[in-house]
Amino acid sequence: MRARELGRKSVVVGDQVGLVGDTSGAAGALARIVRIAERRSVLRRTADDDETTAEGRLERVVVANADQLVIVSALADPPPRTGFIDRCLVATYDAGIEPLLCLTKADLAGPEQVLGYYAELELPYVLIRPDSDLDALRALLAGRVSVLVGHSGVGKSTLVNRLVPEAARAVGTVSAIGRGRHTSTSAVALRLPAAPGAHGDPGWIVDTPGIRSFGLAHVSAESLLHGFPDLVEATVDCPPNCPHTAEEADCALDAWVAAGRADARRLASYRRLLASRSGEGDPREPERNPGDPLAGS
Ligand SMILES: Nc1nc2c(ncn2[C@@H]2O[C@H](COP(=O)(O)OP(=O)(O)O)[C@@H](O)[C@H]2O)c(=O)[nH]1
Ligand SMILES: [Mg+2]
Repeated sequence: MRARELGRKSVVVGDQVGLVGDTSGAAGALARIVRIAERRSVLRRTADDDETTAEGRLERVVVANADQLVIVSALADPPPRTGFIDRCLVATYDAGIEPLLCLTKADLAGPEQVLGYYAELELPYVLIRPDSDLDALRALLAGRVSVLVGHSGVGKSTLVNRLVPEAARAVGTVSAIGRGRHTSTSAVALRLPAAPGAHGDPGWIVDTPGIRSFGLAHVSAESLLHGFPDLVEATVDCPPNCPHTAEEADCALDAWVAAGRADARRLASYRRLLASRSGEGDPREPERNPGDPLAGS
């Protein structure tokens, strides 16, 4: 249990803590968390599960001390949403951690469209199909704490079960994604088993069954732009305090794209995220960019 002296400071998955009391782990043992070590990284989201109340829009720490965000996206069924991936990339920049794109269901569709969209980024990725071995992924997870995020149905539980069979995550069921604030941030850390013949720490994965997306209301427009490293260089030519919106006639991002130095879809996605931060996004298709493969195609 948390000691009273921690005050309102919350303990989250990934925290390293100091304990006093009975740390034997025996049934009925009681220990208190008296100290939270300084965090190496903090992955945050603005809770957007309830836009109407102040509490619902609170910024929350999701995971502490993570090294990497594994963005799990299916190549089909459901189709990939680059708007979601872009949002996750902003979250990794904000948290100071590395992204890894994990493209599942590679047996159903090829990765060309998604990888083409990210051609200008050095975005590491792995392809997952039911019959492929997971050696490449395991190598990228070794020695690190990795947080897995993805929409429902992308094969996240299937993947977690392949990596950590004893985790027995429920497959094919929609996880707790209720609108209630108690279901929204549950995360669980799972220790990866040592691979036969491998040395060193195999790492940890953090499954986030209730997290549908990253609300970015707490991220500044400038930080948001750093989630788009292919665009950020253009803004040295922007007027001071440029809002980078389409309405700003002197925003240098338009000329940058017109000169072919970045993909117009990336600029559109950045501006869509900007708009969604101020509540102007399209609520019907929050994370789909034009050009994303359509459902069923
Ligand atoms: N074809 C194909 N189906 C997959 C793959 N991975 C998962 N599935 C199926 O996709 C559905 C959703 O998987 P699940 O792991 O529950 O997704 P989650 O909601 O992200 O946890 C299940 O029917 C899985 O059997 C894959 O690589 N290829
Ligand atoms: Mg699942």
